[in-house]
Amino acid sequence: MKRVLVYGTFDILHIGHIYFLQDAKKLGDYLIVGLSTDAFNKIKKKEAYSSYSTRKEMLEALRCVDQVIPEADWDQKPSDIKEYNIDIIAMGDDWKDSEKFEKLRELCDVKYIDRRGGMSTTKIKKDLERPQVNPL
Ligand code: C2G
Repeated sequence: MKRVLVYGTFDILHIGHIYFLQDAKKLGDYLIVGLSTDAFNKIKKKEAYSSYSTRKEMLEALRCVDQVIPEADWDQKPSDIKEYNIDIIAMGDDWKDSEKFEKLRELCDVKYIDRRGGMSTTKIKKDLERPQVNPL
């Protein structure tokens, strides 16, 4: 049983997140999401629209997600890999070659997934701020 771990805020869940999570699940058999807590989002300088508990509930409703754990700081990844017996960490390719993930290669495989769908939470927020935008 190959176990995959991903990390993120997953705020205002959209098709880009869904494609990413589906592609991450295809890398193995069991997908764990390390979901950024509200406090960690402050450290990441991200203001999530939805609370941790709401974002967790939405992810847990997805067929491709098997488990959600809290991501409370940048440095918990090595212990997560050991505690959850992780084979692969996967991130979107906006993180490609990031030292935050490349340094984990001694503990597990690290894969970067092409971002698909051209969607982002930032884009959604910007589009909603502009008047008379017809959502696609
Ligand atoms: N993602 C994607 N395609 C999108 C949007 C996001 O593939 N259209 C991926 C990102 O690359 C990331 C994951 O989905 O791997 C979650 O994205 P964010 O919620 O933006 O997470 P981020 O702020 O990058 O936090 O320790 C790692 C951090 O917690 C990652």
